[in-house]
Amino acid sequence: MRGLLVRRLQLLPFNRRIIVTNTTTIMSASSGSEFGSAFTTPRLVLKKVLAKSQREGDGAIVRRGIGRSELKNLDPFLMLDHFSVSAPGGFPDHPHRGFETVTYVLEGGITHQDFAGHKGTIRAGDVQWMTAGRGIIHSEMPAQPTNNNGLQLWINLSANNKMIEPNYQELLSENIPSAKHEGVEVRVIAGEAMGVHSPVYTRTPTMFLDFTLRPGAQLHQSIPESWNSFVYVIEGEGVFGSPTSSPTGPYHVLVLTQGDGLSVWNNNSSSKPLRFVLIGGQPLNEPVAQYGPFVMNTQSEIEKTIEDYQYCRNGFEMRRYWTSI
Ligand code: FJE
Ligand code: FE
Repeated sequence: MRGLLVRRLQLLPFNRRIIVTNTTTIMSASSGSEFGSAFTTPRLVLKKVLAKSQREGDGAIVRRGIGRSELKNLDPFLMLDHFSVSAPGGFPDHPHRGFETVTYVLEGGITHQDFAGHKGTIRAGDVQWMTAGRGIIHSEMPAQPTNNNGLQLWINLSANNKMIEPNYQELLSENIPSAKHEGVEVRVIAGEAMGVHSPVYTRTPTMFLDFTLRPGAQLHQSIPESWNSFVYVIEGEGVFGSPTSSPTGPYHVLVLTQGDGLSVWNNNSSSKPLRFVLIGGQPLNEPVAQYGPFVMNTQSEIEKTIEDYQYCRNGFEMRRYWTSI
């Protein structure tokens, strides 16, 4: 009986079924939503930007999506880099203050060490959610000679969190919650999707979802109404927002309009899986003063930060005694 049901489901064309859970919709053909929208106010593509390669750090290559001149303000996000590093390059000793860095490794690894003695290697599928708070100085270097790549997202912290103690949340690949249903697979780095949620605590409320859709699959993911959100395509081609919009390929950032959710289709005509990250966050609505790796609210706080760094004060004390090895 059960086998028969599964067979019948398999005979249905993929594009007639929609996958949804409390936050992710995977609806059946009879749900009636297939010709309309799964959402009251579907999010559409507001802006599409190609993240072109540029050099960064010490001989590293990054495709900067968020943080480039066309995409400066996507509160609370400051930067999204799709990085690629090979030895002897990398990101040698540098500071951070006032925000969080999220490093999600796609291939190879990143070996990090900081001025408080925290060190390790983030490997393919692992995530490091680092709250720099009042100050971190660290190095981020390739773990193997070539092909070390992944995503690094910078999330701003609110004024009351900028000077908190630094903190790390690290999840090994095997401990990242995931779900698979009807040709849609999700890895939940932060937030909740398809009935699973991440243990990561986000001081700035954030969702970070890594989706893979088989050809013919579709997805309807809810996103809190007041949040800003965007997509970054890693591989394959997808149709985002409206079924009639033109497909988007790798290395593009899609900034989404306001609304209660996003629909995505990997057309039957495509032969490849579609992989993308969907990232959303509650805007802080605070002034942003940035000087490289220091992100505060005012210019005078930036000047104070440069002094703290220079004179090893207020969180940068260990700078006096430390260099990476
Ligand atoms: C940084 C220049 C930098 N993108 N992606 C200036 F390169 C960096 C920096 C990174 C970085 C590190 C990794 Cl592991 C991945 C990245 C920029 O470290 F922080 C400043 N200020
Ligand atoms: Fe860093």
